[in-house]
Amino acid sequence: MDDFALLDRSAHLSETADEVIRRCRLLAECTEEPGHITRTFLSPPMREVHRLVRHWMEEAGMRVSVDAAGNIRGVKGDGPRLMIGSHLDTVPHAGAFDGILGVVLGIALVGYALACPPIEVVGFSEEEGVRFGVPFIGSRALIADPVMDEPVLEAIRAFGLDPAQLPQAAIGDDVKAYLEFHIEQGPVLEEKKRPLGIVSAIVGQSRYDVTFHGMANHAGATPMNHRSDALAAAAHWIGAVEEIGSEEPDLVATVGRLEVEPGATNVIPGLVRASLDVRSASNFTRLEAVRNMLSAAAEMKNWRNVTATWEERLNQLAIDMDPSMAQALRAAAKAAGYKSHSMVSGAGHDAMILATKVPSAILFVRSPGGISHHPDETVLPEDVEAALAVGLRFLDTWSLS
Ligand code: HGY
Ligand code: MN
Ligand code: MN
Repeated sequence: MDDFALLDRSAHLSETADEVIRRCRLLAECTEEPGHITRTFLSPPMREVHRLVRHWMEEAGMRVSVDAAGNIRGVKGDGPRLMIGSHLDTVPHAGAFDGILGVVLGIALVGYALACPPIEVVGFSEEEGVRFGVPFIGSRALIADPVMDEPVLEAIRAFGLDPAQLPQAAIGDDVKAYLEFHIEQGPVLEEKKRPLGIVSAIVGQSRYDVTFHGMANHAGATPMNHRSDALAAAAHWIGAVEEIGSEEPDLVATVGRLEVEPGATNVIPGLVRASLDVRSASNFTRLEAVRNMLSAAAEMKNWRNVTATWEERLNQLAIDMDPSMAQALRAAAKAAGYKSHSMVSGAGHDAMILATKVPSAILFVRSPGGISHHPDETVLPEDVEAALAVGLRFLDTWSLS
């Protein structure tokens, strides 16, 4: 991996924006799957990511450390500070900017700003929840709510870190606020022809593992009315999930993962494990929909005698971003000559975890084509430049009061 020349402070913002994009694409080469961008919690490619991010943080004048949850953290200045961050892990077959843009752009801001308030930039080790099914492992450690599942602790040890140090990862009261730059991951800013979005709130999120227990049997010799087909039942249920998820305008529901056992062409599926992801800005709407979807799963008992069981993996409340920080971002965008759009985030972000402890805000960068969690995810250089310009003005005007 070739390193980069110092971020030249005198460079115009457009060159810095190009550098930010180049660095995101360089980190995208750190993958578990050649030909794809896949980087899960503390997987081997995360070491190279840490090497590069450490180098960029140090050249921006930061003191760098890695905490027990695997978050890489750079601090510039002393005393009460603003935290800027996002996540460095990805979904399978991801794009190059989800999470990563926020870390690289935060470092670029510190390196570019001739004078800025004390800042800590954090690259969270895990936000997506891909490796162990539980999201926000990185940011939860910062709010003193670390994930303590044994497989997670084992992965921390395997990476050469010590779970006993997890309490030290928590932020103190010297972290006064949290700011996250993130791609929008949806079509709204493109439709509104706006480069930037200011997030007013993040939707609440429920995640479940749902299992359908049928009976494996011979695909040729078993008549249709003698079957307990777990996959047929799951398919029936997925249709119900989509129907319920479509009943409310601000509700979304997704079955993103399906595992079928034993998975042979000539065997009736005996067991199916499915994921369920339900989100809404209204906690009531979300929890009501989850209740209906789970009772639809229980209904499968009467349909081909397939029993459903489930385990809740996440119940994250919808949360507002800090209005005064959002206002400061809006003013900074205006002063920098950019139109912004105030909006709710349908995607979850580390800011929803930090917001339970400190005032938090998110500045969205337009997603061309509204595409994310896909290799075609990208950003426009001029929009990254806009985010840098607004970030610099925000740092100029925002006080640690
Ligand atoms: O799932 C999400 O909303 C985020 O990409 N982790
Ligand atoms: Mn994501
Ligand atoms: Mn993300």
